[in-house]
Amino acid sequence: MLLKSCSRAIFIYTICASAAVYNWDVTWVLRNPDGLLTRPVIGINGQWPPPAIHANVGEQITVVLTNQLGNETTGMHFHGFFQEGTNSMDGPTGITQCPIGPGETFTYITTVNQYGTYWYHSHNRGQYPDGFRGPIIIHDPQSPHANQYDEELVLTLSDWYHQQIPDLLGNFLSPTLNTDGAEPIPDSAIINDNATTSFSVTPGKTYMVRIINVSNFAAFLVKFDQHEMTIVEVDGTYTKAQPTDLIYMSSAQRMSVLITAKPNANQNFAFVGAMDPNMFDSDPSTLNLNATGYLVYDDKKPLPSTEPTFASYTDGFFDDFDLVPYDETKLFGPVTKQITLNVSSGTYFNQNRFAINNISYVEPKVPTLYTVMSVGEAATNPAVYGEYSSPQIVNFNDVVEVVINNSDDGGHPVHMHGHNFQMIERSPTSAGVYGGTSTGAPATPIRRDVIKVNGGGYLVYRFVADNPDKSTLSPQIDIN
Ligand SMILES: [Cu+2]
Repeated sequence: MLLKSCSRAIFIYTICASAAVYNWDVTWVLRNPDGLLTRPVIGINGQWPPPAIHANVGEQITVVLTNQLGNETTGMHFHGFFQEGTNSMDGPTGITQCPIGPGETFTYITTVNQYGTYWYHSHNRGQYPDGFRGPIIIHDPQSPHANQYDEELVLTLSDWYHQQIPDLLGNFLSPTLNTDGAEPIPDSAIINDNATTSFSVTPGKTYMVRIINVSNFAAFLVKFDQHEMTIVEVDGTYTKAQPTDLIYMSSAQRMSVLITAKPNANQNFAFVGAMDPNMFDSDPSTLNLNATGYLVYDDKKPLPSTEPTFASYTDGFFDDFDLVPYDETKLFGPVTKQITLNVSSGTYFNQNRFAINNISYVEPKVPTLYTVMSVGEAATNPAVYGEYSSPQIVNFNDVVEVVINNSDDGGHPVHMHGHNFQMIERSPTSAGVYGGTSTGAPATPIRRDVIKVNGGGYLVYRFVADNPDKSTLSPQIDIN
């Protein structure tokens, strides 16, 4: 049967008795996270910031999600989960499911055989910057870094908007109001969903700080005053310990860093999360790009009045390309399938929009996965997925090399569902298109699920198409 629209699809799932079950009502609440404006935000069971999900490697997670918003549809994505065998639980509207209507419930059941730092978010109509996003922490008793720290902390960074997404999206996609297709610029930066945050620390202890950029759009630089960071995990991949003073995190990226507290409690220290203004089309001169937090050794002593500074938004931070995976997984190869994706902007639907291989995306009426599952042999014919997507067909166990040529001036994070990928090559800004042959692939490339392509440059990455669910024949690629 070929599904004609979302209203025709009915799926029934059974719940395993041993599951960790979260019963979540998605609701509106009023909050003022940046201290500038009280506005409706999307909470969970009346709670915001939304709760973190904690689980152990191998555990089943069940989220019974009921949409109590009343005026909007919703959905939930588990960012970074491979969803092996459970692709229908991935969450993106129009790709693996229909939107969850007001009053409706969708039950997500997934077993996570991964470790590290992830996050969940609405993947429906650009909704998550209204508040529906939070950390997922997958604990691993076998972690090679487990003996290197005393306590864990979670630090989220986000851009924040005073307008709600339906308004922002309406303007953004309007040919008359936004001919240039300029992305909305946030009103502020927030840290742990607040204007500021403090971590109480004990002299001599080492902390693993799980940093998650849950932004809609902004990349953040992060620096702690007089405390070195040691990177030990990126996007669910353990790394060889890598010390640095300054890191750069695109939207949706995660980094776990070890920080050792000073031996005494003589003073408190500031840290900063600073949005990269190079992403913004116009200069938001009234915007404070920074969110400042504190390491508090002694709450009777004053907080620092200044925050740590850095010289440049484009230089001086640790290049994640140079990270080495702890497991030293070798370069995937030989390549059996190469895919080139040319990202450009042009006139589509009477306004300036982004496109991949000259196709500007429109959400399918029938979710891609439902098409895969309902068209039989035709699933490997790209034409069945409609004219407004860029389907790429790969064979099971293909070693896929993806080339992203970014003709836009701005850098952009690239994210893929169902897999993570090895970083093979990343050009500097304005380097033009990829020449066709990689010269500098590392012997043991770092694996991430979000990597940044520089403005006017290119990116090459590889993955093995080994996700066992047949429905991942066409992995989804987001360009944010
Ligand atoms: Cu994702």
